[in-house]
Amino acid sequence: MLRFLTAGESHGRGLVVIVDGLPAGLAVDLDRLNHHLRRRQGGYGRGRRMAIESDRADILSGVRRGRTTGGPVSLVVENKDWVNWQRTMHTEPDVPEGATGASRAAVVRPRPGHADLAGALKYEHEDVRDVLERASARETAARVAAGGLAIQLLEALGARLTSHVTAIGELGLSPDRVVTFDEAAALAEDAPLRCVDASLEARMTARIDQAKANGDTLGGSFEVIVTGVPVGLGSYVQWDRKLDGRLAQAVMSIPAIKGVGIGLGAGSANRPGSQVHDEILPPDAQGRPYRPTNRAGGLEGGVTNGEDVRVVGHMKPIATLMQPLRSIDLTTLDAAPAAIERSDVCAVPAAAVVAEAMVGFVLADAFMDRVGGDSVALMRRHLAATTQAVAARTTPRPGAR
Ligand code: EPS
Repeated sequence: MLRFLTAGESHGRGLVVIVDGLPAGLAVDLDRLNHHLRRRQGGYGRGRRMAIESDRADILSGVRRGRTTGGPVSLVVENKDWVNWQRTMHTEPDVPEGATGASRAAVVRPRPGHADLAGALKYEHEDVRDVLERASARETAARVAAGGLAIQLLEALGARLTSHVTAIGELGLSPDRVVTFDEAAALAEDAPLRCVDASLEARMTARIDQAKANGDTLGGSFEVIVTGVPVGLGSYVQWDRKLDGRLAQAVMSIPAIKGVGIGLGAGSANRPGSQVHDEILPPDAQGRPYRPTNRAGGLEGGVTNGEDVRVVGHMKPIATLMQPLRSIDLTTLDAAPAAIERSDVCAVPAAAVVAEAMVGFVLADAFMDRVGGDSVALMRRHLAATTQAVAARTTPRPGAR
């Protein structure tokens, strides 16, 4: 079983993640992992915090001479902003000597849509900062570090993964537009929103400018595409082994994600079956039953069918509005505008990178279930055996027909 745990506050010293269950012998490319962290910081509409941070992960354990040992891998991502917050975020009971940054007043006006109110009531916090520091999407930097390792395991097993933005606010690609893996993977990493339609992307950035000018925020949608996924990951035999369900939970757990779809997703509900299901045609040259369409997003019955896995996520607008919504002051219970914290106007491209990490992690775990082994070499042998078994059933034999 592959799992990870994160710790850390948005303006604390930094973020920590422990990844447990990786096989031994995985070559770890720290530069590539840090490249994912940089991608998470990008996208049009991010706030000033991203100008302060230049996120990079350092490995503390579980890797020796560039390869995993099989032991837990621990990583840290420091918060550069910590120097500005020590007098507010110190762990000691009193402000330590030499602490830097301002001592900030308690946050008492919860933001609608953030964890502020429910969290303060649940954990009995007077200062909503005790909630928002952990509920902040800053935590997703740690997830991208963990996912970066999982993605390297996927690559070692022949799978690759990418993402692209399909909608910002009410502006989106046509529902019939199928974006291929290669199209999404070819998008420039520094493109403002990583949308395959350049003229739509220009309208999207203008829409973000407009929202910013109005003190408002915007959500949107993205798609993660994984190619090279073998047949047979996940299972239909038990609810918690269905891979579509596991992917949905993982992507829904990303802050602000309100909907997850596989393939056509919600679009499957309003079409007849003939326009939803992917017909099965005799095997192609690769020895795989040919599917002229992939509306199922590579998953049938919670099991991968060898087509690209396609996961769509829908993100709500960020909860901090510079033109704040109505709220209350928790100390007086009087009406008061919601607190304003530094924030982003739109973070959909960043959420797509985080979703790559979460999808990558769940798929790597599903590989462990099907072809798991204590080393990458053993996993490759198991994978070869399962691939051969599938090919034996699906590759046409001369004269057999
Ligand atoms: C984020 C860090 C945060 C926010 C954002 C994402 O930093 P700060 O609060 O210092 O500006 O920019 O978090 C949220 C939008 C949120 O609602 O929590 C990051 O590292 O991605």
